[in-house]
Amino acid sequence: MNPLLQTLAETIIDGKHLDADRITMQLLEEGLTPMTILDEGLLPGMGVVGRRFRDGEMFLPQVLVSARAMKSAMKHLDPILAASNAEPKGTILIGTVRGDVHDIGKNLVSVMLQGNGYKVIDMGIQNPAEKFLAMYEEHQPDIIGLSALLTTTMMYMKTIIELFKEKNIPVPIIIGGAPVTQKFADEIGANGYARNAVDAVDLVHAIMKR
Ligand code: B1M
Repeated sequence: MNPLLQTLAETIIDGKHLDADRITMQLLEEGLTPMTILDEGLLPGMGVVGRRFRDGEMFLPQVLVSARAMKSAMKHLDPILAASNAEPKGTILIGTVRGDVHDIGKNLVSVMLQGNGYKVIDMGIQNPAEKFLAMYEEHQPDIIGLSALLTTTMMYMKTIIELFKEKNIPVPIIIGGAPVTQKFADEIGANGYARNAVDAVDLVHAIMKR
């Protein structure tokens, strides 16, 4: 493994956004793929941040600087992951749900979908059910994707799904985010669950083929 990947993970843990930016560019110049940089550098770094935060060894301001470092690195990877010249295979409307500001994972799902030929309309964070409905009516996407990272906000996914059911809109709604499981997806009547961005692409492919 390229030793710089470990250094990159440490820049995320330490929240050194300038170093994260520089090392990511260097690794790309050395010919590493964006997926290798993500899987073997950035995500392990963010995993450590999550564990330390959970265990009270890191606090919110430090997590924020780690998130900023992650974004500095992702800005180099996003355009490569998203590059695709083909006609869109479908349109996906995606957003983080109301009360939740986590967007790093959702952004990753968006760029992976774009890289796999989908048009993605990204609604950003803190989206109420009514906004999903209004955006659905405006853009008529083939699939809607909901993201939530908190055990408190994941419950709101059910509210969104119920609103679409109430209005008899048969658009498939898929969900994801760290606390979400297939069991939860089944319980709230979602049309699919994906554990990570790669699985999200497979899930979208499968739904589009139906
Ligand atoms: Co917060 N946070 N956070 N946080 N944060 C978590 C989620 C937490 C698990 C940390 C912990 O305690 N270990 C914990 C939640 C506990 C719980 O609910 N069980 C937590 C908490 C408690 C909080 C606050 C409440 C803290 C506080 O204020 N006291 C607060 C809440 C704010 C709010 O939302 N209202 C908060 C705030 C923040 C920051 C703002 C500081 C920052 C977010 C910055 C940002 O996103 N712009 C932050 C961060 C960075 C994290 C951790 C450390 C990392 C999240 C991340 O980016 N992971 C996180 C701990 C952890 O998850 N390890 C934590 C990397 C990312 C690539 O993975 O987001 O899981 P992930 O996305 C994956 C999959 O989940 C999946 O694919 C993605 C790519 O593979 N996926 C989908 C995601 N969405 C999908 C949608 C799909 C399909 C797949 O289909 C549509």
